[in-house]
Amino acid sequence: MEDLLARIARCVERGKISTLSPFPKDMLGTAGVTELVAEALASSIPPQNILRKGLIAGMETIGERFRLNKIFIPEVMISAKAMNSGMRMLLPFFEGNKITLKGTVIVATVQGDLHDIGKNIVGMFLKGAGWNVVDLGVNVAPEVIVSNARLHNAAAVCLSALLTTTMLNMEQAVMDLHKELPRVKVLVGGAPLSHSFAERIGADFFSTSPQEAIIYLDENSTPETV
Ligand code: B12
Repeated sequence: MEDLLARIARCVERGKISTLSPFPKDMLGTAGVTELVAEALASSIPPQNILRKGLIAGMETIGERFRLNKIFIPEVMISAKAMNSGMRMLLPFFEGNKITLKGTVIVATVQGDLHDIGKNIVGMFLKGAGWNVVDLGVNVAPEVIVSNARLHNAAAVCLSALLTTTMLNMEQAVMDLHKELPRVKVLVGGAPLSHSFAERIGADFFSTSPQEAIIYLDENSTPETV
């Protein structure tokens, strides 16, 4: 069983979706995530284990390599695609509380800002780490962020800003979240931000690394069933 899960993790790392995938070349014709997840389910391996010891384990390795600048965004995207192919197969088991995820995290790019690449990467890593992610998209007003955090009983909100002008809108969202939902952790990121800015606007956490955000959330939020 361990071997099968390790193979799933390896396929996520390499971005190998199925037998038919043309990439990576050295794995041509071998089983990919979809076949191996199907085999694991047919062998009665609990979906929880397939998720955590297979898909998430693979994505964690990728996240660590990305954090250390050993790989770059294209490789992360490829792995995320492979992971999502397996996640889709496990989704029926998440529904109806059959699987416990770590909790819900809202992700959004703040009002006035249309950049979404960084926000999508953060969301992808969070999913890979076992969080239920509600992605509100781009150009999201503070009141929409607050109402969704409340609606989804979120453990945390991750906000992204790429423009110096929209960094200011981020401040409003952080203030409103802390006022309305004080137990919700607010994480901020995006190229123009700094530790001193994040501290000044009262965010709980700032990093340029999605992986560090995951470590922070794992250490600072309470697990729940979704
Ligand atoms: C791609 C891009 C675009 C694309 C966006 C496509 C898309 N779907 O996102 C398009 C072409 C649409 C675009 C538009 C504009 N852009 Co633009 N864009 C960029 C560019 C080249 C790359 C940004 C990017 O995606 N980087 C890659 C991602 C992965 O990095 P990231 O977002 O920082 O995310 C990483 C971390 O910061 C972190 N992170 C991000 N969010 C979060 C959140 C949390 C919680 C955590 C923990 C971590 C985290 O994780 C990510 C992975 O490491 C930058 C230049 C640059 N070098 O940054 C300019 C740039 C951001 N854009 C700029 C500008 C000015 C604009 C426009 C205003 C241009 C115009 N005149 O219309 C418009 C803005 C429209 C709007 N209202 O938003 C300026 C901003 C200048 C400033 N000081 O404000 C930049 C810096 C270019 C420049 N040098 O002038 N842009």
